Amino acid sequence: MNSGGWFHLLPNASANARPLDELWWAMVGLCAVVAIGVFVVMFVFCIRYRKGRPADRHLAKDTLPVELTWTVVPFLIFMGVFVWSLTLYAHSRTPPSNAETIYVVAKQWMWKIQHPGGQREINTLHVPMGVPIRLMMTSQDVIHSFYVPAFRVKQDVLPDRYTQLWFTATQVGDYTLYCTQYCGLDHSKMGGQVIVMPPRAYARWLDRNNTGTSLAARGAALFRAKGCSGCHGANASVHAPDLDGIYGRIVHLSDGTTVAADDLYIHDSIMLPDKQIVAGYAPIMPSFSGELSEGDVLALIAYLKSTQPGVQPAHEGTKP
Ligand code: HEC
Ligand SMILES: [Cu+2]
Repeated sequence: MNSGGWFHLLPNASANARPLDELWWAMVGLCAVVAIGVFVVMFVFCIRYRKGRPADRHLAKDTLPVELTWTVVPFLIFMGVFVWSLTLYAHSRTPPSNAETIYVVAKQWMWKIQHPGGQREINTLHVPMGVPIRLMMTSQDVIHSFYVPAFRVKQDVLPDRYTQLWFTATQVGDYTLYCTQYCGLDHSKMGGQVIVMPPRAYARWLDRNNTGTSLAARGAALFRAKGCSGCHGANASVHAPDLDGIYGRIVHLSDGTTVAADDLYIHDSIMLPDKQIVAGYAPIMPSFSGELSEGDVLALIAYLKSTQPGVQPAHEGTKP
C-alpha cells in the first residue's frame, strides 16, 4: 500500500483509508464530468441559438425518450453511489469480533486512554499495526470528537454515552489526532498522536508500562473502596442485587420494562441510579456522579464484566 495516499493528499495509514478515498475520488470525478458536460452544452447552445441565428427553435415532438434517459440514468448512478457508500459505512460502523478494545475518555482539554491491561496514557495512543482496534469512548464534560485524518476515522465523543470507532492501522508511524468539536477555550490544542507500532514492539511497550493492576483489578479495588461491596457484597445487610455476572443479563425494571445490562446500563446505574430502578428493590443507591470519573466507571464495568455468577471475582494485582 502506498504511504502517500492518493495524489499525496493525506497519508494513507489504515485499512479503510483507500476504499474511502476511492469513493471520494469517484464522486469528485462524477461531479466533474457532470459540471463539464453542463458547461459544454451551455456554450454550444449559447452560440448555436444566439439572437439572430437561423436555427430550429421548436421542441422535438416526442420528448419521452430523452426525459426517461435523464431520469433513469442519474437515478441508477445515485443508487450506485448510495449502495457503494452504504457498504463502506456499514463496514466502518461494525468492529470485527476479534478487535481489541481500548478505552478513551475525553475531557477539557485532553484525551485519556486506558488499555485493558491497566496501561494509561494522555494525548498519545499506542496501537499495534495490523490488529483491528476498537475504541470505546465517552466524555467527562462536553461533546468532543475523535479524528485521525490519516486513518479516515472520526467519531463524536459524548457525555453519558458510549460511542465507538474502529480501525486497523496499516503503517508504522505517528499520526495526528484532533478534537473536531469546538469544546471550549483550548479546543484547538486538544490533540495528540496515535503511535502505530509493529506488534512485537507494541507488546514490549505494554510490558514497559505495566502498572501491575489491570483495568478490571482497578475496578475491583474501587468496588471495595467506594462502598459498592458494602451493599452489593455477599454479606451485605442492605437488600441490593447481586452484581456477579451482571454484564449481558436481562434486568427487570420497576416500571415493568426489561433491559439488557450493557455498558451504558451499568454506567447509568452508577452515575444516574434514579433513571432505572431494578424491580423489587428500593431506590436507595446513591449517585456516584461527581465522585467517580468516567475512567473509574470504565474500570468498574471492566471489573463487573470479569465476574461470573457464583465465581470469586478478579482481585487487585491479578489480570482478568
Ligand atoms: C447504599 C447501597 C448501595 C451502594 C453503596 C451501591 N449500590 Fe448499586 N444498587 C443498590 C440497590 C438497592 C440497587 C437496586 C435498585 C436500583 O436499581 O437502584 C442497586 C443497583 C445497582 C446496579 C444495577 C443492578 C442490576 O441488577 O441491574 C448496578 C450495576 C450497581 N448498583 C452498581 C453499583 C456500584 C458499581 C456501586 C459502587 C460505585 C454501587 N452500586 C453502590 C444499592 C447500592
Ligand atoms: Cu474537545
